[in-house]
Amino acid sequence: MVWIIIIAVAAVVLLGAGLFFFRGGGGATPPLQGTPRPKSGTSVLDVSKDTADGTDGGGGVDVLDPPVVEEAPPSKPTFRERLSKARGAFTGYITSIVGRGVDDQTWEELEEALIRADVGVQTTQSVIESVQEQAAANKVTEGAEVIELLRAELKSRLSGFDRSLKMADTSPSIWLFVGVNGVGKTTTIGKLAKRESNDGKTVVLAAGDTFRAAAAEQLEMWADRAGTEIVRGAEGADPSSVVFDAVESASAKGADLVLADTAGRLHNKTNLMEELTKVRRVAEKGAGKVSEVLLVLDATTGQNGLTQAAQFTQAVEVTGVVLSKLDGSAKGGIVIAIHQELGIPVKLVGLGEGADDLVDFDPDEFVDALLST
Ligand SMILES: Nc1nc2c(ncn2[C@@H]2O[C@H](COP(=O)(O)OP(=O)(O)OP(=O)(O)O)[C@@H](O)[C@H]2O)c(=O)[nH]1
Ligand SMILES: [Mg+2]
Repeated sequence: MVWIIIIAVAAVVLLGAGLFFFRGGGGATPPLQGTPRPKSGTSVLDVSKDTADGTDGGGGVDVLDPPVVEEAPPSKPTFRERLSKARGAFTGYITSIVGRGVDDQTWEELEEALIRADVGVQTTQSVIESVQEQAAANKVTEGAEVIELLRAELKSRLSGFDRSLKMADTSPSIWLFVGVNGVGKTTTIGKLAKRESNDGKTVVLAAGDTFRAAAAEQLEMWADRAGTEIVRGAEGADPSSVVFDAVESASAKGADLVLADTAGRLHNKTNLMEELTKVRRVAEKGAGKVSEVLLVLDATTGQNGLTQAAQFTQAVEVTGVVLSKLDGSAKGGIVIAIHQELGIPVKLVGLGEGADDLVDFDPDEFVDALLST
């Protein structure tokens, strides 16, 4: 009897256990609803195939990787956006002229606008006379048409110049930078070093400013940025010898271009102007040829730049002007005067302090920016 009871109890226990397991119990944790399982081949955090240096070795989706942001190439500054000061000097006059028919006030305002923009008295007179003649010949009655005639006149006065930066027939070519103190020579060289080496040229910088303390360090900083070689001399060394050494070094290495810095100097200091003549002469004693002498003028000094240019041209044959700091100048009209009165083309324009803020001078774009409202 006892045995029958024991067997019955055991049967009941076994049946209960079987039912429990059959319904999915037995300690197994039910899957959580709403939590998707990763698909095979991907992993929420799969670093198994990542390389030791932290780069993704292709081991599936890795949410810890930062998103890949395509770096936009640095955009060239445009005249339109950087000439706000120079444009500002014209805007009020243009708006006033465009809103009316042609009368005496039209010509007075036009003259005032040009003078204020530092076009210079002489050039202003000749521009106004030419526009007046064309207005009469075309029976122009609207102010807006006068502005269009002015636009065409300014463009025509800036046309026909060769603005290309020349390379010599034999390497290395030497581009010499001259100008008064603080106009932007060293900065321009730095910007050009980057630009020309990006263009595939091998560039050597010559720290020809041995006068100002820290001038060579300043140039060296630009050389580092551009990844170009620099040749320096001791402080107080003869600038001619530094430029000569740089040309020799460039020649030995088969480099294409030497960008030679010089100390800022006042254009009325005869001995300093003679020093410049010597630098230019000695630069060509070795293998290289000077194919550009670029006078750097600060656009904010306006008409004074013309006096400087006349003196520098006498000491070294200037082949082109770099007009720096046009971004901060209301005297954009100086561009017209430089071409008109000196007959030297503006080849490059500085539109800011950054490495990419140097642009080729485009006369049409410049005039359109200047006369836009
Ligand atoms: N806004 C603006 N600043 C500029 C430009 N070019 C140069 N500068 C600034 O002008 C100052 C003088 O520039 P430098 O390149 O040292 O001038 P520099 O002619 O070599 O001067 P010195 O060697 O002392 O004769 C610096 O603060 C430059 O950053 C430009 O195009 N725009
Ligand atoms: Mg300098």
